[in-house]
Amino acid sequence: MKTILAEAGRVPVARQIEDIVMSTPVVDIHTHLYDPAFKELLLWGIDELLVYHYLVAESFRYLDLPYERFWSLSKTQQAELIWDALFVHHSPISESCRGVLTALHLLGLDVKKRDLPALRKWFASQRADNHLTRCLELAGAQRIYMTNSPFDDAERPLWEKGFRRDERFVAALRIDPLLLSWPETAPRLAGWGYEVDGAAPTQRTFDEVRRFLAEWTLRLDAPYIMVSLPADFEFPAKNITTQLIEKALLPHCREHGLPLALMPGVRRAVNPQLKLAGDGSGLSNLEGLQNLQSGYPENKFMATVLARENQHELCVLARKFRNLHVFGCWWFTNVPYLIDEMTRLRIELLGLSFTPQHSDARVLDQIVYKWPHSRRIIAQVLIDKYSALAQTGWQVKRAEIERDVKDLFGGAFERFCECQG
Ligand code: RAT
Ligand code: ZN
Repeated sequence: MKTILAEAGRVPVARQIEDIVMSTPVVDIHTHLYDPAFKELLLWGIDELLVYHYLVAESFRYLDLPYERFWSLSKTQQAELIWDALFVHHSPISESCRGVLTALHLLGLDVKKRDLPALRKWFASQRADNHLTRCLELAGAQRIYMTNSPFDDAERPLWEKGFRRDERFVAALRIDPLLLSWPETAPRLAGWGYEVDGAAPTQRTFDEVRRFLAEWTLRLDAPYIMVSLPADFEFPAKNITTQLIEKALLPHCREHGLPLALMPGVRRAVNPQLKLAGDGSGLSNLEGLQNLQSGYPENKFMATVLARENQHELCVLARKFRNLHVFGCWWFTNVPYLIDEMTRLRIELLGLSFTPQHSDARVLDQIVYKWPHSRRIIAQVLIDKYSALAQTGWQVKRAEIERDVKDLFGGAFERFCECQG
């Protein structure tokens, strides 16, 4: 096998690493995209890109109209306001704005014309199924994990009815309302035929929650269960969330061999007037996570944390507990500066046993920018790391680099999901 790192720092070597990172297919392990069977729930196109909640938040840095006025406008009008504020009256240099331009550029559109009507016309002429295939190809994404909530009235009916699955899409079971809004959720479960007592839950209630989880795990064929958690999440605590986790969720995950994906650090509705764009971030006490990993060694956990200040602690935790898989640069950390920092930190502490990125895309076209942006940064980190190895005399073969990158882009994660815990 050819040794490609005989000499550290040589440009052709760096280029080879970059080529591998840019071309290895990724498994996108957390998105908010939908199987095309969900029709209009799979968002795509220029207006959807512009009204992405990351851009809504940024546009209000410049807009001075009242929030209610903005929300009363049609999607087309909101998109126009955002386009003017973020692309016309200021240079679009934030990560979310640059992302829109990268996506358009890679789709073959001329961004320098600043011609929103022409962009709209182009998207209107695309066929949804072709566009999906094209976006997946441009992103180099072989599988897209969705976020699927039985509590979401928009998607539940189709799951109940059944449909022919697109094999490129995997369904992850999302259960925030179950753990975090029990008083509102219990009556809904009761309404769906589960014998739960919201006010005074007994073992019967927890068994029924398990039945609910089992039915939805089966219906979705879900490889993991996910929940986002407030920054002040504690475990164990004297509350219903702890009881649900201990008596229903963890036993269910053990029985089905499923990882529980935890995403601590969100502060929901910091500014409710911004709606979906109004959530914030907070520092988490990761002791709750540690108690889960140490108290339940037969359960598997995945975690990504929102606060920059928690990233190092999370890596240390993963060094202690092999039942924890660290993944992604989530939401406010999905910016080049922090992707670079977090990827270096994770590689230096965890080697290749983590998943550096997921897209969190809500609009299909976003995978066309989110992946190339992240791939470039990951490539540069790997160039530095393999070069440092070469300085010791260690020679890395091309096939070894390919293996390592495959692991980072979903291989390690899918093995973790399959292992028995
Ligand atoms: O990144 C996002 O789009 C956030 O709004 C959240 O959806 C977050 O990713 C989550 O899954 O809770
Ligand atoms: Zn998400």
